[in-house]
Amino acid sequence: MTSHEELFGAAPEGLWAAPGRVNLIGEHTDYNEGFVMPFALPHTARATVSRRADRVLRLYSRDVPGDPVELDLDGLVPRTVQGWAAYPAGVAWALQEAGHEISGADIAIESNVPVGAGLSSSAALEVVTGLALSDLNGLDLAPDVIARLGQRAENDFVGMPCGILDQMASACCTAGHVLYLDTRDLSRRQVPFAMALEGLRLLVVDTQVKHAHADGAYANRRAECEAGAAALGVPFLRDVPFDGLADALARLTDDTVRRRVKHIVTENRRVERVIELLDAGRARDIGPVLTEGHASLRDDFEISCPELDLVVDTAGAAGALGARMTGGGFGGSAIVLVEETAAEAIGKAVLSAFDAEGYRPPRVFEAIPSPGAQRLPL
Ligand code: GAF
Repeated sequence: MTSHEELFGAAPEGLWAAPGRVNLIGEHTDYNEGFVMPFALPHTARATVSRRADRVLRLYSRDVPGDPVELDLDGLVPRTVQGWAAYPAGVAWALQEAGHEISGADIAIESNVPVGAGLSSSAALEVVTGLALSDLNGLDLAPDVIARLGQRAENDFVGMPCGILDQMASACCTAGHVLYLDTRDLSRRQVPFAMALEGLRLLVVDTQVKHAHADGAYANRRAECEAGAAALGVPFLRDVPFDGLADALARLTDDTVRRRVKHIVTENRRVERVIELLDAGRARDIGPVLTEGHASLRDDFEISCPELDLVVDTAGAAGALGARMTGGGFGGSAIVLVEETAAEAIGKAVLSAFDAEGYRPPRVFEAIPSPGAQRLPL
């Protein structure tokens, strides 16, 4: 592997890592100022960085063949950088837009967060860049500030209207915990989630499909939620209480908007139910809530796909405690909560079902709640 010094002619000043995530529950609630519950995966984006005396930003990916991308820090223009480099470049842009002075830098990134799998490979790139540039420029930014800068980069520089879930997960999660996050004010609590101690496993099934219309459909869902909030006269769907749902639904005339509202309001309630169960030491009992969440995403929010439904249905029939798609939808990954003793059989059942349907084999791995972004020894 070509070293940082061979690539850039200067030794790296540090090494930083930021993880991908799964979201246990709370899907598409973030841009509605609701609740989410992600945890970090052991998979990370890692960056070696050295500062430069000039105003050049050089970005190199160890995963994507090609020469370093070279940019002028003073000439970064939203939506002009293509591909993976848009994420780190967008963070440099967002830092400066926020009034921070940063020096030129050489950045080499590698990542083992699966791309296009709904596991936040983009947020990992953003957060690792934000943390490294914060440290090297003496900015000392808090993790939630770095997360917001990552979101700004993605919204305004890349052009994807995501919420704050993925960046907060990558920046703020801790090992052995799920992050219970209120996306309205970013208040949060680390909730112990030591599945192995309770004889449980959480499997990730990466279907390895990403349906082509995913990004446009995400923006549509966001617009439909905003239309629902406007029709109900509230700032965000977070402001529709669960016990006022029937009344709210009766006031909506558009059937599509009505179903989107139903998903968001019930999903916020599901996050509360999961947190109540985890707080009561009843991790096993969250299974049915996860499966109910999947049905809501499939039927009311309409962002599942045949491959994700097959994972959930097959795992359920094979004895899983619960299963749901995770992330933005239209492909990507599902999570499956299983008894440790049944994990292997359920994984095999899913693989066989994909084979029987003629689908490409999914990647199945265990999700272990892992640390958030951090500086590592070189
Ligand atoms: C994607 C987005 F980036 C997040 O902000 C969130 O909306 C998620 O989809 C769905 O919960 O990962």
